Amino acid sequence: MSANPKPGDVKPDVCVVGLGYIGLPTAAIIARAGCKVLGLDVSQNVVDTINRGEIHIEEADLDGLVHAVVQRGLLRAATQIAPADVFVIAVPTPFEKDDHHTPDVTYVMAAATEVAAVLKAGDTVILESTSPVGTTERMRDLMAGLRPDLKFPGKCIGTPDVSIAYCPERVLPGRILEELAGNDRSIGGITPRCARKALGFYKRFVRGTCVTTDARSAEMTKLVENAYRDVNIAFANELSMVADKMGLDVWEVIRLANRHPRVNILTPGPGVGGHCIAVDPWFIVHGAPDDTPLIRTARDVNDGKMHHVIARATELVEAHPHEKVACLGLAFKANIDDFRESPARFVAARLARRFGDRVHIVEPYAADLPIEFTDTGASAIDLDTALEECGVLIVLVDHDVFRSVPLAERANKVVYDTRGIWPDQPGGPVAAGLRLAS
Ligand code: SAJ
Repeated sequence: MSANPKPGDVKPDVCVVGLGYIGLPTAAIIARAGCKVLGLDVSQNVVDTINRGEIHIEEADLDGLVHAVVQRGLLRAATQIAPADVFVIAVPTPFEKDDHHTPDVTYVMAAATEVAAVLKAGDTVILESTSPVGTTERMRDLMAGLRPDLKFPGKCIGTPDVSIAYCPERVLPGRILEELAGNDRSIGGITPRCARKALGFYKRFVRGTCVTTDARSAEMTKLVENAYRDVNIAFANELSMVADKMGLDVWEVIRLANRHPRVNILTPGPGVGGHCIAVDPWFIVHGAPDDTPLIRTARDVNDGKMHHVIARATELVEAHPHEKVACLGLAFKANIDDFRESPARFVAARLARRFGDRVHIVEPYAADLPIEFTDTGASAIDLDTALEECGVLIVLVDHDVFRSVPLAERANKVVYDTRGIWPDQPGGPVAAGLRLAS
């Protein structure tokens, strides 16, 4: 591994393409390290917000950091690209709309096209977006086609003019700033020289260990990390459905099993949400459809858990026809305001469509209910009102504010705790994850 940047090194000008959940914190952290950063986004609204020193997303401590680096003149946002020394691409990679979970790298290629227009000898281009294996090489090929005046790595004789690498982010929403600087990084170069160049850049702001590899291995590493977690959550979710059938308390079983020194079962929930773990495993399946039965099945199990929860919640609501129902949480996980691909949101919306104005939604992180609740009759209420007025509580997200509700305020409620946040709920486990008050 190369040494840290030396005192007196010229700090590169950096352009970060995409100012979303990853791009904006990344741009801010690079700026904090003293580099001049231009952040690029297609939304004028996002650009204006950042240039005022404000932010358009919720993330711990990000507002203060962005405000500080904008004030110091180190971070500026724009819709138009400009020349820089290092380009970091952090744009979304969704699925195509074909229903086959085909990765859509259109945004990556659009970003690479923009970068190619201002690329010069000596520049480094780094892709951070989660991408199918081979995307960095495709990006290189695209830029090489657009800039025949430059020599590209792996496509020329002699020393290339530019360096191209893949370096996935692996930060956890809610802890992004801490993890961006503290986590280890895998840096995959199109060639070893490209990896070393990118390494020198990351060393400026990453405290964790930076390990170099090739671009394809780094791309696969990112997918594997999230598929690993998905498979492990699927195991927990499958157990919860088995335990439900057998009348066992899955939380108790997992607690006991995890006392074994080599067992560490994850936590069941209403399904797996977010834009990473529920998405990335499909990128592996798409690349090797005949060789990925486990990864595919894990996806199916986790999606199936969502339907299991809908069925159990429906039974419970039907069994208590005179009670108001509170769904606790819409976010895809605890303590964040991110509702993308959220199983909680999906379950609550299905209940709202079926039971209309009996259903009340408690989500302290949402200003309004999402669009799919319109015309269902369901309404948003605060936690205090839900605890006073609703006889049935369906816990869908383990926000701290829900977890800390004392037993006295819920002891006589009918509770379906899909997250296992209230182990002391009376009534005992009628079925796994389904705790009924007596
Ligand atoms: N979940 C469970 N049970 C668990 C753990 C999670 O049901 O035991 C659910 C959560 O409630 C949520 C979903 O899984 O719905 C995903 O949550 P998460 O906290 O596991 O992960 P993300 O999507 O917030 O972030 C993941 C992280 N990847 C890994 O931990 C391997 C993060 O490090 C990545 O940077 C991020 O994906 C990403 O951007 O790819």
